[in-house]
Amino acid sequence: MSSITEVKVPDIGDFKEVDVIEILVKPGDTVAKEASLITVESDKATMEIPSPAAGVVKELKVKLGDKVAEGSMILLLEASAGAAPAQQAAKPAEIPATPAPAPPAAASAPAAEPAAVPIHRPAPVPLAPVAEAPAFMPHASPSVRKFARELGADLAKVRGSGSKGRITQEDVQAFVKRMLSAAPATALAAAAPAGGVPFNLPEWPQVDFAKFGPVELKALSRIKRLSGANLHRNWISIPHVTQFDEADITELEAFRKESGAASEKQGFKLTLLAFLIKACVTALRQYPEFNASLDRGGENLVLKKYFHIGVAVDTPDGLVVPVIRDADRKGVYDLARELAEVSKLARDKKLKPGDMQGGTFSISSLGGIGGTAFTPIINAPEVAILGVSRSAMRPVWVGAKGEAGQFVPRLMLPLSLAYDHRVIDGAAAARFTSYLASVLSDIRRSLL
Ligand code: CAO
Repeated sequence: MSSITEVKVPDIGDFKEVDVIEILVKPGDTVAKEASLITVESDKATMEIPSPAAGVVKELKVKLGDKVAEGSMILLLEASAGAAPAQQAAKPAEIPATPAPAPPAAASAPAAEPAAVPIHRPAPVPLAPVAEAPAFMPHASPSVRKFARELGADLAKVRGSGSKGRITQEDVQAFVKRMLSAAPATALAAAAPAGGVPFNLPEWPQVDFAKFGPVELKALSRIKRLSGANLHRNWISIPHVTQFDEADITELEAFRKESGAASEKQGFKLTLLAFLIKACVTALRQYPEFNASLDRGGENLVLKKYFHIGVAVDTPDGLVVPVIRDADRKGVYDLARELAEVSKLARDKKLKPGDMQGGTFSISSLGGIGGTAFTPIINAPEVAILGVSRSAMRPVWVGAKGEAGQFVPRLMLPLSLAYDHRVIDGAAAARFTSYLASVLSDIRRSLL
């Protein structure tokens, strides 16, 4: 059975009205779900509005030059048999006027609503593209689409250099050239089927577990499914190395406890994590290549002059990484308050996609739980992440060289810095963690 549905303009973010600049279908066309129907343009971006279902276009309700807003009717669609009824178009996907500097393969932990990218937000670069749908619908003329199809180029991965992000034939050519000359790991990672077996490995073992004992099936949460794919990609495409170190935080911990009363009166804890963020910013200033990303071609380093620190937060549904913006301009009380707020938002599932974007460096602290060291996975396109484990009192040998010394009990904090070896050398990583440890052992250094 087929049914006619009205396809309308979905939520287009902050924009009240946008112009219809392209109509990509005509009556009688058969369209697949997610196929682009029309292109609209605001003063900031162009976006294509995808079809919410598969079907046949019965009648167009817009023409070139029309102004449309949320709820405006686009067309009548006769849904294919078996297709879910379409009330309105799927959320539009933005093509930013100013392309984001980061590569499209940039993600680690999931955004709350990765499929719905409102027009006013930048493309979801650092966090969570959707596994089954592209992060944005490419905007390109039919001839460029045909050209890309012939070369097997995925337009969703091509950044348009034309007006308002439009993809040109030259963009497709440059993309294909880059893919061909990409480092083997990147090319192989890109070639690997989503969730499939990368490289030439034997197939994943298919085992009927129930044959061996009782089992229960539990679906992975949406966050886990999204972050899993991104973690997998980051793990196989970034050459990770982990540098381990320890910081003497005896004095810092005493200072934190002394200073904690003021924050408790205001209803939040002055946590070690706030000091860690502060100390990391100091170290990032000293070693700017840790606060950077590789550019799309992998030939330049984009050094960022801002310090947005991602913090891994464990929630019942999985790991999310909200970003504390401009951490260099905030004091430890402000950082501690903000950490308490974002952790609560994360656990209440109230983080917005934008809250998890734009990070320049991440911290993953398991110190409240336990452990002595671990290897965190880099949150691409960042180039390093600091893992923090549980501090413990340890005997530390204190004594100048050549003089008699003694073991002294000190509170030692284990640090595990995972870094992208394409960008950072082992010596630089060792310098970074040594410097970070020195800042933590005397936090006054963060004032210098
Ligand atoms: N060493 C010893 N104790 C520590 C510590 C450390 N490194 N870090 C925190 N603690 C203590 C705190 O002082 C606190 O003790 P009190 O309750 O006695 O004050 C307790 O552990 C709990 O701390 P917390 O977890 O509430 O606060 P936090 O600032 O340390 O961490 C957050 C906040 C959001 C990072 C944390 O709740 C969290 O989600 N951690 C998990 C992150 C994660 O899963 N990472 C793994 C990613 S890799 O897959």
